[in-house]
Amino acid sequence: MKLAYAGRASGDVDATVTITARAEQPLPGFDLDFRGPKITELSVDGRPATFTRDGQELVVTPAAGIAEGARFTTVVHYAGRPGPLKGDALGTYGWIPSKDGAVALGEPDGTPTWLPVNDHPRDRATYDFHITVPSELQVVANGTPGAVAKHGATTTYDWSETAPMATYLAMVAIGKFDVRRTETGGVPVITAVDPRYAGAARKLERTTVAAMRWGVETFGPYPFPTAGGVIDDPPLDYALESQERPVYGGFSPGERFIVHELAHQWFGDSVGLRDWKDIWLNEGLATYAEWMWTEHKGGESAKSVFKRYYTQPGASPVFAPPPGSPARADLFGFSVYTRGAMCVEALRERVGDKTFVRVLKAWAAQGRAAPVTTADFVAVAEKVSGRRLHRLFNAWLYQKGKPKKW
Ligand code: LEU
Repeated sequence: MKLAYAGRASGDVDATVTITARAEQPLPGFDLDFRGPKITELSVDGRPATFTRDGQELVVTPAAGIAEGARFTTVVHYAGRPGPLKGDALGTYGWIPSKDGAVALGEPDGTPTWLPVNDHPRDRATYDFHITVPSELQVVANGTPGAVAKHGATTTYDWSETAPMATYLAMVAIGKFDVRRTETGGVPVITAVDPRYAGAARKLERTTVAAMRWGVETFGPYPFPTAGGVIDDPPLDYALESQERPVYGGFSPGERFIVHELAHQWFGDSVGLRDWKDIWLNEGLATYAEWMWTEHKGGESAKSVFKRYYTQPGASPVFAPPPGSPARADLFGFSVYTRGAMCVEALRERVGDKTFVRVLKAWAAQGRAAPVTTADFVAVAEKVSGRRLHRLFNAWLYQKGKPKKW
């Protein structure tokens, strides 16, 4: 994608997005998801295509039908000012203006605010970013940095995400940053921090490196070509595990936050969901990684954290709703994270520490092979441990109230 950002005053962008896809069936037309500004041109395989927009649906009818198995290229040119999504239970996300630029954070369905995509966690693609900004600004995106070309008043930054990535993990941050580079175990670690959080830059870099070393020991090889993180200024008070480059929105992250987003690189970004309803696989495991980190550092054990939560009443937000299949508004609710992590602790206590670590490694080792479901996790845990675990997972993921027996 090529995107030119005019600056904070207008917030305008002018973008040309080129999508290469393969038709799995004969296609008279197809739909993309896009909520962005006005589309000025749309072509398929070099010929203008007709299109209609209805809410988020962008319905494209190419001049000629596309044959089964054919590779085809769609080019969408749009111009205007993208904006965030806000107001529903999920807060502010999508293309978000910052003090000096913008930051794009997609989870769960915000990427169509600036990119036409097939917005589904299981539809992964590689990405090339060519982003032009006023020369006083910088650009950070997913993956590996490429050329930086200055043409007087504007500068173009190239970034490429070479590992197939779910749409919700695409990120770009435009603004002024303290950019640092280091490496660990041969993996480049690139961090970028808004000047407002200048004091946090060293800590972000050092903790990311320390957590990566621990993550590699605990979960297995780091799954991507690069790592890092971005602290930007919009006051979002959340972080997102955007692939290779998590973003912390409007705060200086503590160690556990950094560990959480890094753990998602294995659990969520590499081993990715087939459906949003299994979001506990991302959030329960990343939260459990925080508990393991604290235990590893000599702090409270995961078992003790579990016990503390377990004393809460059954109606408390720790337990309700059950984390196994949350409604949209509860996707990032407390129980998905906490009861999800308690499910992982229950598994650890059942199978024992050694087997538990083998389960985590086996789960991470699947990598990007295929999108996963809860049933896949149960199958891996049962296979590695040689035990029947259905009852445990049913109790922790799906039963109402506080699980009593599992
Ligand atoms: N997945 C994010 C996290 O690390 C949260 C989301 C609401 C952006 O918890």
